Amino acid sequence: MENTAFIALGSNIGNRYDNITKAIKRLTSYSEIQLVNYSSIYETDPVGYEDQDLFLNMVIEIQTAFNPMDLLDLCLEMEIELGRKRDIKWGPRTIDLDILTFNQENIQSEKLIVPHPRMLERAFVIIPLLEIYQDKKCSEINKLLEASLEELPNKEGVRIWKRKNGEDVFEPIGS
Ligand code: PH2
Ligand code: MG
Ligand code: MG
Repeated sequence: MENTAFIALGSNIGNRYDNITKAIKRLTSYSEIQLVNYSSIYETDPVGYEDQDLFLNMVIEIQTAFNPMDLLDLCLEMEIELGRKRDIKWGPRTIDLDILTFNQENIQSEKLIVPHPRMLERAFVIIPLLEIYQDKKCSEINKLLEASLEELPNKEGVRIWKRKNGEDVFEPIGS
């Protein structure tokens, strides 16, 4: 498992918690993918296209033997399996799986751009990602994420919904 990837998950249709946890379980059911860490779950105001329901968002860190394109194909396949239909750009979705980073690689292909081009503009990505990076004590990336977050308006649009640690613990790979 030589590769480290961070994946952002989002859902705002149906049972959002179920959609997110199912996606994590399915991804990590592959022997080529191992869950390393995960953030709390946040409830977030929709960004971009605002006339839609609140999202649940979180970020996971995985180790994987897949290459970026295979990981992308698998993510797209999972989205379809979990009932995703693509109509409105930035519109409602049962599940969205976005590869944020893949090792330190810069990928600019038609199908995949990594690091995710809008990740530093979105508090619903930075806040959960920062949570994981704080665990890693990786100060340079922490600083970049914190500085980017500082620039953003509407941070109050991202509210903790289920804490990773504390009384209301959740277990994304448990039964
Ligand atoms: N995803 C989008 C567009 N807008 N807003 C929130 N709060 N959360 C998302 O995951 C999200 C969004 C496109 O992928
Ligand atoms: Mg997205
Ligand atoms: Mg997407």
